Parts: sequence; C-alpha cells; structure tokens
Amino acid sequence: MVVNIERLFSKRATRLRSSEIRELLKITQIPGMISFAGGLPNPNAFPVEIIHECIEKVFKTDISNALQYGTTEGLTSLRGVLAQRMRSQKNINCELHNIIMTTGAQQGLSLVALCFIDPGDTYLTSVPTYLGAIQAFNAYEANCESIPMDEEGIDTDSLRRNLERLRRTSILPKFLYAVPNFQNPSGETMPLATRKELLDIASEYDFLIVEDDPYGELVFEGEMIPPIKSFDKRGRVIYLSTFSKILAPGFRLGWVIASKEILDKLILAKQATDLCTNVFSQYVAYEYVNGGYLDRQVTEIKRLYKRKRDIMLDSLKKYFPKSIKWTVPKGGMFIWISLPKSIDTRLMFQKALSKKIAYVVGEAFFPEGGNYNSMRLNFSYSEDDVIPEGIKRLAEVIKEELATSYQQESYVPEGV
Ligand code: PMP
Ligand code: G9A
Repeated sequence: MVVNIERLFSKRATRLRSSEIRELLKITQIPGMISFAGGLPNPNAFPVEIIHECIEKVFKTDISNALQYGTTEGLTSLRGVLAQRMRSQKNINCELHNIIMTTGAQQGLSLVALCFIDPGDTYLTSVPTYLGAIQAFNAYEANCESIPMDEEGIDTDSLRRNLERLRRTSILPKFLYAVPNFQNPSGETMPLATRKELLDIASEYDFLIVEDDPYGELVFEGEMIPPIKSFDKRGRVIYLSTFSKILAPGFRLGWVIASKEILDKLILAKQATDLCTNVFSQYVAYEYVNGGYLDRQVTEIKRLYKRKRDIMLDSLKKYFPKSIKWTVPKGGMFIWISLPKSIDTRLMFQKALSKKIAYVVGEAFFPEGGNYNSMRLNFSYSEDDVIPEGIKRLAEVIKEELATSYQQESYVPEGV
C-alpha cells in the first residue's frame, strides 16, 4: 500500500514554511552570481589559525572529555567565561545558573517557542523582523502581532494601542521579540530610552521580552548600548547571543541567559531536542575566549565589516536613483532599502537574478506579508571589489523597473 504521508504529517509540520534565505543560499552558489542575500559572515573573518591553535590545545589537554557527551546546559568553563564577559561588557547580572549553551541562537529561539507557545498563542515583534524567528515561532503555531518600527526602534504608541486592543479580547501576548542592535534585517539600533520603555511596558502588560543579540559586538560607530537584559531585575528578559558572528557559524554555538526558573524549562526542552550542544565546539570556543583571542578577533571583524559597509554605502550613493532610501547601520551586517511604491521587489527578483545579482525581498521579514517595495542587502559577505559591481547591477535592474512601472502607470486610465 502506498503511504499517504500528507495524511500522517502533524498539523504543525504542514505549517512549516521554507525560508527565503535558506533557499537563496543555493541560488547564490551559481558561478558569477553576486549575492547580497544570505546573512553570511565573511570567510576572511574566520580566525582559522587561532582555531587551529585552540583545537591543538584541546587535543593536548582534554580530548577525551571533548569527544564525550556533555551536560545539556553546556560546558561549565565556557559558561563561566561567557557569564563573566556578559557581566563586564554588557552589565548583565549573570551567574553560572543563568546561562546555557545552545546549538546556535536559532535553537534558543526554537526552545523559547517550545516552552512558551501553545497553538494560537500570540507574540509581538517589531517589523521588519528576523525571518528565522518568524519560522521558529510559526513552527509552534504562534500568532504574530506586528508592530511597526520607527526611528526609536519600535513604535511604542502603536505597541500600547495594540496591547489595549488585545486586552479587550482577553489576549495576553506571551513575549515580545526584539533584535535591538543592528537589527536583522533593517540594520537599525534601538535607542536606550526605548529599551527601558519596552521593559516598563512588558512589566505593565505582563509579558516576557526575548532579546536576540547576535550583532551587539559588531559596533562600528558610537558606544555599545546596554541590552534590555541589563535593566531586568525580575527575570522578564530572555537574552540570546551566539558565536556565529564573532567566531564562525559552523561551530553552531549560541547561549541563552535567563532566570533559573526559565532555564530549567529550556533545559528540559533541549534534553528532548539534542541532548547537548556540540561538546568539541564548546571546548574549542572556551580556549578561544579564555585565551583572549575573541577580543582581538572582534576588533578585526569590525574593521573588515565597517570597510565593507562604507564601500556599499558609497556605491549606493553613486549608482542608486535619488528616489531610493536606505538605512545607515552603525554596525552589524545589513542595509535596508526602501524603493518607490511602484516597485515590487518580488517581481523584480527574477530580473535581478538574470543579471546575476541577489537580494532578499523585504516581504520575507514581515510575518503578515506586505511591504513589497523593500529589500535587504548584506554587506559582510562579498569581497570589497565585488560590492560596487553588485550595486551597479542592482541599480540597473531598479532603473529598468522604475522606467517600466512609470510607463505602466501612465497607461492606467484615470479613476481606476
Ligand atoms: N537571530 C538573528 C537576528 C540572526 O540574524 C541569526 C542568524 N543570522 C540568528 C538569530 C541565528 O544565529 P545562529 O543560530 O547562527 O546563532
Ligand atoms: O540561515 C542562515 O544561513 C543564517 C542567515 C540568516 C539571515 O540571512 O538572516
């Protein structure tokens, strides 16, 4: 008998959607393609020699344990040095029992969803927002309430209005998801006052804040702004970060900082998911942090990415039509482009690919869809000399699209 797999899949599984970004990673392997699509670190930012040294050290000192299963919460020595770093650098009140290692920050998001989302539960996020978070929360059948971003990071008036509306229908959101530093995808940073206000609102309406901070160390300009977690006295904030942008994503190493009460639950969820995070990676990462390599490498990565950001910004100024706006990120890896309303970046995408240039359509970052005239560009991955050429190609595609959309508009009879 033929297996009817569709009938057997869970409702949850049938809701799973493919990520535009993950799919794009395949397209961008086409020879000659210039990709500003995937949020990939630059391979030159991987500290290959240092990693080699750290691995040798692990082989000399503790290889048997490094090859063994580990505890679900993660390697004590690594959690210890990270907790120390979070205290001194971010002013987060973090002891060993407040931190666990995860298989990337992505697993942190997934575990949060597993532990806090029942089918139909609501979470809040500013939009645009990180696509991987939408996927992780959607997998657990969450409803999303999108709050627009503004120059303050999130429109808190709109947030309050939405919370009041939800309250009238007895809907109590479980958490608000935010990427306050050099946000993926907008590149924007949330000011200090908004961070504090968000925590006040969370306390007033009694929901958690999931603060996702993979880019916080990659500051090119200005001071590092303290995370929301640093103001959290009552265990209302779950803070996530990762080695993906400050070491290498292939390590698949992230961490979660939260109250012991929350972490105990996440640990149970993680036990059922993967038993423990890659132990060998954790040993190597410990040598990397403890050996003082991390600070030196972050300085290098920032220098490299700032240069690439500047090249992209200069190229945008040089090649893009005046009607187009973009963000100027003070760190991180992304620039957000807003085009005239007549352009649909989804429809333009195939034309861009035919000119061998790729971006991510803005709509992907809106859980409820819309915003068709935007796109995300990544500046960290491409080589310096490739960036101007890529922007030039993209500008050509946009100019052609603008020309045809104006023509089409002029054909539209009045009153339609
Ligand atoms: N959160 C955000 C905002 C991200 O941009 C990413 C990766 N691009 C992640 C989480 C996941 O990172 P990882 O699992 O590699 O730590
Ligand atoms: O999915 C990945 O490879 C990580 C990148 C995320 C992004 O582009 O936002």
